[in-house]
Amino acid sequence: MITLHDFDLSGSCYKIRLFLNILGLKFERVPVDFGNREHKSAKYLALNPFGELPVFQDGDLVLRDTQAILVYLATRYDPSRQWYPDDPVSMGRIQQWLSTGGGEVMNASGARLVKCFGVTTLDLDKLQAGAHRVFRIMDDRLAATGSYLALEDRATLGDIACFPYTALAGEGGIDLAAYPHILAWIDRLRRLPGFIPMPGIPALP
Ligand SMILES: N[C@@H](CCC(=O)N[C@@H](CS)C(=O)NCC(=O)O)C(=O)O
Repeated sequence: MITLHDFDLSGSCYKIRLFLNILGLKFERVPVDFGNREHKSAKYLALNPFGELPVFQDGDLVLRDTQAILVYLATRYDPSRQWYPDDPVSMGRIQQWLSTGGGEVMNASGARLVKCFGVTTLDLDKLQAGAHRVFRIMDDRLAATGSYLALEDRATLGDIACFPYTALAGEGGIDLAAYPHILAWIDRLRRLPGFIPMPGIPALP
């Protein structure tokens, strides 16, 4: 049985919900009361001492870190290895974007925490500038591939990892208008079989 400790408005949790849906896997959702800081409770910290969402369970296995969970799901449940091909060059290319999704793109997540969740301890200007730096690089990369971030011929885990907080950037006061290749990529991902929406990332009409 797969269980996801989940929060509807979390882009990180959405990466996992989206990929589970793409793979057609059933799972049980355990809602976490993020507003009341349930992710800092002793019970939650026993699952993830970092006190972050999401936490993923598959039988006795407990995993934290969204990108690690994506890699586990792709290697365990996608025998075609479409999303994380089993060759060193592809894996290296995809890993670059997995790291970017859990790293620089999270500037946009921080900006959204300030603008939408009332967090006052973060530096909004710095986060927005960091997001613009990575979006410039992503836009140039997508201009070159004309398709996806890591591999030219298909969407991979690298795209899933970078997608939600890029698509939600507007909620952090970050305008994507200067990044036409990112905007086209967002719509490309919204057309993937198995796509599901989340608040702020609607399905295409
Ligand atoms: N490295 C973690 C970061 C995930 C993350 O930032 N989660 C947010 C919710 S989207 C969180 O739990 N923040 C609470 C906190 O950092 O205290 C991952 O990629 O899974």
